Amino acid sequence: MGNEESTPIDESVPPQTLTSRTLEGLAEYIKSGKASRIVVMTGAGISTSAGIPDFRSPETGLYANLARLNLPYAEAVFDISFFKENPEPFYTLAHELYPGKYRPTITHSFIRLLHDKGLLLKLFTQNIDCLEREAGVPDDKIVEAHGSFARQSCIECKQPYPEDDIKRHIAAKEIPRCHHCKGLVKPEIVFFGEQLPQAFFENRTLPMHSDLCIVMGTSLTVQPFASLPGATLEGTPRVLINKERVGGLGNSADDVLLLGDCDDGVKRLAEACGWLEELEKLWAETARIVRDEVQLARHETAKSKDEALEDEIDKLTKEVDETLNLSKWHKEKVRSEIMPRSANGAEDAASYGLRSGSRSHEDEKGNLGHVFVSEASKETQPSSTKSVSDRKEDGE
Ligand code: CNA
Repeated sequence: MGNEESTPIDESVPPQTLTSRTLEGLAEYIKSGKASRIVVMTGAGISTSAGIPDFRSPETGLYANLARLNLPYAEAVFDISFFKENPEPFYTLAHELYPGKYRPTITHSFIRLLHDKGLLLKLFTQNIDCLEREAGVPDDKIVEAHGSFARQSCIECKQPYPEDDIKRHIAAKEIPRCHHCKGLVKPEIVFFGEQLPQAFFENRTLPMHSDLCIVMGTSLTVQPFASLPGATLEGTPRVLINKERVGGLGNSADDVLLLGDCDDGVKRLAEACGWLEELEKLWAETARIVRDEVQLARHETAKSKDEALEDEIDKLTKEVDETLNLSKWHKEKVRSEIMPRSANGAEDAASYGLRSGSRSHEDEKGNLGHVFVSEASKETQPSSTKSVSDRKEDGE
């Protein structure tokens, strides 16, 4: 990658399709209507300005989170065998990355704009963050080559798992289990040791039918994704919008390099095409996504807390009921076996050390008020009915 950057582009080779290998030449090509089947190929670099951390960087909070979970090695978090043994690190990561916490970048909105204009043939992304979807690119236009959080299923019986349920579990930092077989549920992100999605293989030759290829925010180091730009036909213009030169782009006659930040790059391209205002308007709409999702997540978390509280209350109520039933059963037993021997219940109560009022109090209200005697009634307790300990405290 570093070497590539220093490799000069052979300017002597004239472009076949573009008028010039510049931003202006590219914009002219697009505006002329010659680019109507555009393929876009993206990677982690288009989401960094959204704040999505790099998985491997030791400086990010995410890595620190994973380190805290004592992973044997960083990639173990995406290792299917490791996941089966210990799904917790992955779900910690999922809690950080789950769609809704991050706003799409203006680069994601640029892809949406291409779609709105009817120019997008297909988006191939390596990202799992679903920000393209959140920006409004429809499902049938996206090939998530490494999977994503968009769908989830049981790793055992393969049954799909409901989205609302996984959202609630992830918000509550719980590990979801299949409703059918209790197997582990996993978002359909491609783990080490798993096949790429069928959609990737079905569409991998599509770049051949494109009339423009835009590559953004990827180092093009992961195969087979990295081979996609090479699947375009000779003479099809390709543009690289990236911080560094990668994947041999720049070597073909109709390659254009826009090196630098991709948000800046798409803004420059949109401006050159006369679309900047539209792009900024589209991007402004995405601000509400995070707001809505954060509110929803709060609601879900609150809901799960409420549910936990309700469970706790149910449990306690059950215990109190059982205690009451037991105490009632015990009283009935005492009454039936001992009390009937006397005709005068009050007298018998006194002889068993009970204040006559206490029994009737419990009988009247059916609760445990007689056990938790209020401070006020303690104060007015006549000395003759004070307990032994009360008397000791009073020095009697
Ligand atoms: P990568 O290998 O980390 O390369 C990223 C590329 O983007 C590099 O060439 C950077 O120089 C460049 N870059 C970074 N920030 C910017 C920016 N603001 N503007 C322009 N260029 C920038 O990432 P790849 O996607 O190529 O690697 C493939 C892996 C990383 C895939 O398996 C992904 O699933 C995985 N990944 C995905 C995410 C995500 O979903 N957002 C995040 C981190 C890693």
